[in-house]
Amino acid sequence: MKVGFVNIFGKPNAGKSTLLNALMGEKLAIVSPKVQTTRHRIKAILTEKDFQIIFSDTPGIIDPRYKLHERMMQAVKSSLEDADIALLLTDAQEDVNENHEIFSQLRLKVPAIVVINKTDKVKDKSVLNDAIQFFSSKPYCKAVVLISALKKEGIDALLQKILFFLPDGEPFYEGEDLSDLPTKFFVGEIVREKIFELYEQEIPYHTTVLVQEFKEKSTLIKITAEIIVQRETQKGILLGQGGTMIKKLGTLARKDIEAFLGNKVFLELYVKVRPKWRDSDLFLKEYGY
Ligand SMILES: Nc1nc2c(ncn2[C@@H]2O[C@H](COP(=O)(O)OP(=O)(O)OP(=O)(O)O)[C@@H](O)[C@H]2O)c(=O)[nH]1
Ligand SMILES: [Mg+2]
Repeated sequence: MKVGFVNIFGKPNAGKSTLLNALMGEKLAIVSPKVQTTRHRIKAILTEKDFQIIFSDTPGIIDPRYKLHERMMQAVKSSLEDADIALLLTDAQEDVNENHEIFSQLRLKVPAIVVINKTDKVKDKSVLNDAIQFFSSKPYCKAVVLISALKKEGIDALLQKILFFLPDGEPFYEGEDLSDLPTKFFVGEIVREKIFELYEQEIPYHTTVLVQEFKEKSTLIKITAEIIVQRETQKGILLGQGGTMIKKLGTLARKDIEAFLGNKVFLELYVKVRPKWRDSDLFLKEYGY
């Protein structure tokens, strides 16, 4: 059997989470048009008859500006340490040199596949050929694959390339679990995704979500979640005039959580102010970072 860890790295917004979902054929990681959406390492287990791949989605690579950022980059570091294969993801519309800089700084010790994403957005195909040429000659690069994670194009070809480089071994995980993370985590992530969708500017970046209660009742699942912000003014924005915004958030999140769990859900959201939580070791720990 072919078995191993295949970890995805790249700049914020390159499409890492979209790619993880496309590889899994299931939406596990949240996605948004804004940068720095993913904050954790998200492992996803793909088991077939003759292989088991443990994929990891990671936060986009950035220079840390506060402790939450540092935690995010620790998640990248831990993923570098146990990777069998690295997928280095680039946005086809972006400068190849900048991506190359970042990939070189990773000092990879394992084979890497450079994956050029968002090919659906590129009109001039010579851009893609140039990128293939550029990355093929780099020391860390064992192969280059073109994909559109959004349109699910090139995913099978990528999977074949991964299997080619994957070592033989025994499966790490038994059973049907798709991830090692608890359901509560994914529920919190869905609420966070809706915050990225509904609120502008700095709000999503000052916010985190903590699922407090997850109770399976006879006909539905009762979920209580806290939305943590840094300032009173942000709490006001989250709630909106007469609570209209948080109501909208609750409805959007509940629908996705119901689809994810395959069950009816009663969702209660509270907003709490925790000044400077992004720079507090204590709060970061409490919120799962
Ligand atoms: N057109 C197009 N858009 C894509 C493609 N893949 C991802 N996107 C979009 O790019 C944006 C970012 O996608 P994500 O998957 O959240 O990117 P990420 O690399 O996980 O971002 P961070 O978690 O912030 O590091 C979203 O709006 C996606 O819909 C693609 O193949 N084509
Ligand atoms: Mg992401």
